[in-house]
Amino acid sequence: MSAADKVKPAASPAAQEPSAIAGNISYHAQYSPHFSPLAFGPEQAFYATAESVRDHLLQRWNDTYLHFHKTDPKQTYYLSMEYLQGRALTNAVGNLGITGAYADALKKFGYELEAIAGQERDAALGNGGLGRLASCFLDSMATLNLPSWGYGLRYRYGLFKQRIAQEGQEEIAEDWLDKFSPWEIVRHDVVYPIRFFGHVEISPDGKRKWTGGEVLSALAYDVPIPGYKTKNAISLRLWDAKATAEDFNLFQFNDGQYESAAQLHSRAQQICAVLYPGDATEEGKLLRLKQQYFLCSASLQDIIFRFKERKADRVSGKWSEFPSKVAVQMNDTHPTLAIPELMRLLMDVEGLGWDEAWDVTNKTVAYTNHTVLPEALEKWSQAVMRKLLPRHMEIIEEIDKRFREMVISTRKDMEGKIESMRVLDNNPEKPVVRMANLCVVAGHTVNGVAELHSNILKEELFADYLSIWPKKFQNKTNGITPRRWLRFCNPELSEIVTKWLKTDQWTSNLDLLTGLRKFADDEKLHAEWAAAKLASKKRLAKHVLDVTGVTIDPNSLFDIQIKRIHEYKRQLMNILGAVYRYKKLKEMSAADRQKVTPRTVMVGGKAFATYTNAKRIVKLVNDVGAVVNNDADVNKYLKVVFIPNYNVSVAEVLIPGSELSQHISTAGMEASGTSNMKFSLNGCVIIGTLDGANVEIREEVGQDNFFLFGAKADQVAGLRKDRENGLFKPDPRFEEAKQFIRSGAFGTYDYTPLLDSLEGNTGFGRGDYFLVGYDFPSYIDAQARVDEAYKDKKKWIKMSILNTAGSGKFSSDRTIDQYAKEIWGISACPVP
Ligand code: Z57
Repeated sequence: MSAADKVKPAASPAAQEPSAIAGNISYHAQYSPHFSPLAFGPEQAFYATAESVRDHLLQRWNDTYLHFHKTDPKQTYYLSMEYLQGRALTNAVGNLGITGAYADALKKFGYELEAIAGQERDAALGNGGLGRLASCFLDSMATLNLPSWGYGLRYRYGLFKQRIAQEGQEEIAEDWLDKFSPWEIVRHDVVYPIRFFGHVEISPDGKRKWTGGEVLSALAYDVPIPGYKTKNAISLRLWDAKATAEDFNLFQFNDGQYESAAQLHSRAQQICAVLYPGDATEEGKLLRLKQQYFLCSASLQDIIFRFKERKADRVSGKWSEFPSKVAVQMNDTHPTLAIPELMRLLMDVEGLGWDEAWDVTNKTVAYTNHTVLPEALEKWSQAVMRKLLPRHMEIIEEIDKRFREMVISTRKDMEGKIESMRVLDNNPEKPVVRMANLCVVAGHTVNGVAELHSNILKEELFADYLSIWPKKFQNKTNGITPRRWLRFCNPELSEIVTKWLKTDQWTSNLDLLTGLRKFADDEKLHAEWAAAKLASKKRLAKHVLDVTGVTIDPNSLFDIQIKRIHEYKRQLMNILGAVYRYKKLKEMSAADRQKVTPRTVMVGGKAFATYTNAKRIVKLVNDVGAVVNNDADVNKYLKVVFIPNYNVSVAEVLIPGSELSQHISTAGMEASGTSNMKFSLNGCVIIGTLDGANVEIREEVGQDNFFLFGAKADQVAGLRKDRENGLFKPDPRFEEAKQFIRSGAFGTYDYTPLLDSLEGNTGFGRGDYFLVGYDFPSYIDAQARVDEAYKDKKKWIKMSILNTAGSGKFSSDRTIDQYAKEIWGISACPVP
């Protein structure tokens, strides 16, 4: 059936009334045709609806751009190699306040909005927490009317799709642009040249210029980001790489040399082909560095263009004004090349001297650190850098030299520390550039992402710099957008919150949630709360059945751990706990079993393709599930499910339906965590260590409403030493759980190497670096306290309510407001 059969097409962009909206959807189905005319199934309906919504977004985008242009405020540019946007339709109509109108319009075609929204593919241009944080930040920037944009890369294939096969995880390319994305707008007039390789030429007057090599083009795609209940819409500008017609060698092509004729075109395609290509090989490393430079160079050229565009007299000179109009935030060290690139553009293109360029750069850029794990602190080979970016390497060497001179001349007492503080590590075996050191030396501010993490930065990782620049270091505890992560993903609970607070203002003023505290014992609220949770649990159970074929009981305790699979996050401890629980259930009498709290343990997450132990953990969860779930003696009391292909839209189903969630990293290793905030906001109780933002969540929700266990961050180093020195005596329960797996209870796969990683480093073990053995007994004890608490329904629901009530601090609106005031120096610029 064609759309026109149902509703007459009408080109009424940004229509507000259901019938006009339906006409506009019908218009897009026919006049922005991407499908053959007679088809109007759910998929076609999604694309036509999205294009209709895009009309609204574009209008706001244009108004906002013009308003910023006229007002000329200081603007922030968030540079990130990752954005985990997920789906956009529900969020867009929700933020614009037109959900009801679009739902009614779609009914005229016989469709439910929710089902149509489910047609959308996730935009997964990120790996995990860091990318999703960037997306939450964009939502808050737009909502707070802040002049700010995001810059990223338009990867052809986003984060891989995970499939679980007999051998464990398989990776499949995720084709998010198949068929196309209705949200991106290509800007054919926003194109910048990006050079790679080549050499530095020195003119007679000593000026340096980078030439030669290969030059590609960066082409802009804008994804409009609407704020909640505001006219402002900001941009996520994604760069794609292109070669031009001039780069196409027609002579070679006519000669039959098809591949070499289009060599530059295929090199351009490689740049944005995939997110985070494996960097184990030299080729892979070079490509990753190319991506980073591509993002930085295109974004800075664009920023400088806009700085000039906004006032005619900036075309030459006025560079001292630049930091009062531009703030650049580097999301981790991945965009560090923004530093030498801004220096290069200012000196070689705009003609500034070193000191002036340095002053501008320093006042413009700031750096967020997201990890203290040494393997994640980027170090680039000086040789690779010199080959790909010869001029930038010169600039980095000069920064390094001047930093050393500064320390020597002003801080005699620090001379012994200089080598480790330097930007360059000139170890003759492998000379590298230390990107984090470059960020600290060049940026005006360095921040961590939770109190504990920021303190570790000051006391350990960056301690030496602290005495030189005591005011450079800050904390900005992460946050999440309450729109996506409560209002839109959990409409049942949202309605209850609105009803009891007598306002829906909490959606943009999350601190209002504390108003729920006074109803924490109210029986009527308890009944409504429990009903909403049950509805979400049923939705979750349906998802699990759909994707795994496993039936789970919505009356059991839903216990969830979803995040990237990593040894420091200790999914292995979770599964050892489940194995221990299973063994005890097997040993019990049938009568005793009936007193046990039934539990469904769910684990989800992707393992990096070459991370062997992470992949073994995925396999183990699946193997344990296969045995437990089919064991008729116990499967009423325990199920273990691996949730495949965890991503943003799966999280939106799992989090509302969760009752207990696990955030159990080795203390000091998880910089913040952000899903912990999402769970708590949705009335889920946390079992966790004193790590990252857990510390602050526990403070806010109250220690009675958080199941705490495990070593503290300041004990970890000593405990590792003890373990090394053979002073650790493992708990028998820990030994029992490992032994049960070693005995082959979960199949024939050889888990020896995985389990050996938990043994002391005497003989075959690898030292249990993540202290699973030390924390296991207190973890099991905490789980026993969970079981007891869950038996008391009233108590549990009260804990749940108090978690939601205590989550106000973790709104990304609060986080972004602090960045705006304390790092960027920008203020709201609402479209009138
Ligand atoms: C990433 O997702 C995070 C840190 C990194 O260094 C990289 Br690379 C990717 C995460 C942290 O592990 C989380 O603890 C944190 O909540 C998140 O970044 C956002 O700050």
